[in-house]
Amino acid sequence: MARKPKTIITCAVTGAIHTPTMSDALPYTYDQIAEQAIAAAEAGAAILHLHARNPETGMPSIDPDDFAPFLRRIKQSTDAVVNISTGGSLTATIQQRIAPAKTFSPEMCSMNMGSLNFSFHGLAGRYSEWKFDWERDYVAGSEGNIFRNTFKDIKEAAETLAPDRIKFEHEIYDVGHLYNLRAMMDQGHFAAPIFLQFVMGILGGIGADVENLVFLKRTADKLFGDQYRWSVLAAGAAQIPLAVTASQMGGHVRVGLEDSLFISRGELATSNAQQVAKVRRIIEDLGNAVATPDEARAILALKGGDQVRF
Ligand code: KMH
Ligand code: ZN
Repeated sequence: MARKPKTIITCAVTGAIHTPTMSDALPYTYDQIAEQAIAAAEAGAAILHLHARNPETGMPSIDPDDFAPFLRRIKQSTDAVVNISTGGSLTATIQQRIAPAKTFSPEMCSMNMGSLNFSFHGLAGRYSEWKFDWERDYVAGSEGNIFRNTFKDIKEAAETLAPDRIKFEHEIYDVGHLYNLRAMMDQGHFAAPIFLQFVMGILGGIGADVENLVFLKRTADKLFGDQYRWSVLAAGAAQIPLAVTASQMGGHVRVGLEDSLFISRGELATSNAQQVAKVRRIIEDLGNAVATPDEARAILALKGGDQVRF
């Protein structure tokens, strides 16, 4: 019988959805982001998906200067694949959003495959006091945001980043985004094997349930044949259950405080590494092995950790 393929765990360490009030574990200083990323890699994450924050206020930042300090430390301390977000702001232009990836030329970066009403305004009602002034308006204001990723934006990002040979984590928030990706591949953008991240349970995108996952996977099979690898991230309480389901279906998984602050229903996680360790334990208990960074590099055909600019 053929050996089961290994499961790649990505850890998304801080993101741009949650705010410091929501969890003391959410890292936002350079040291906190570096330390949690390194601990997540030690716990079994082969890929680290990274956003930056203003180290004084915890506000999401897309300034390359807020990435540099933790990228250096992470590179010195782990062999994990670094994946830089290009979706760290719902209001910035595409050129501003891709500036950190263009500056540091990581092995991977995100590529959001369509526009949507990306919203987390529902979280605003859960807190009456906030640690920082900006938080409430930032969270509540997402009700009016369109996360803009037009075909022109995606093309501009793909063309600007093409010389850097970065592998994209294609963020697929709904089934139509798979068709967007197919159309762009037909126009010569994005080389196989492509890496799909099925993003489930974000308000504005597809819901997080198994039927929807099967539908996404079936559609990807139809559109991309054997030219793709895939992973699931589910927001909030669905994070670990759907990750485990994905691993049983032959997919890869993403966990991390970016998408869920919880370790189990109603219980806040104490760190990113705690989520990585939990999903790893379940995946291994069920008979799959998790991929090392070098195995992830081979599975995704990455350019190599010595080809980055940080
Ligand atoms: N937090 C995810 C739902 C990106 O960084 O480009 C979306 C995300 C997008 O990870
Ligand atoms: Zn992200």
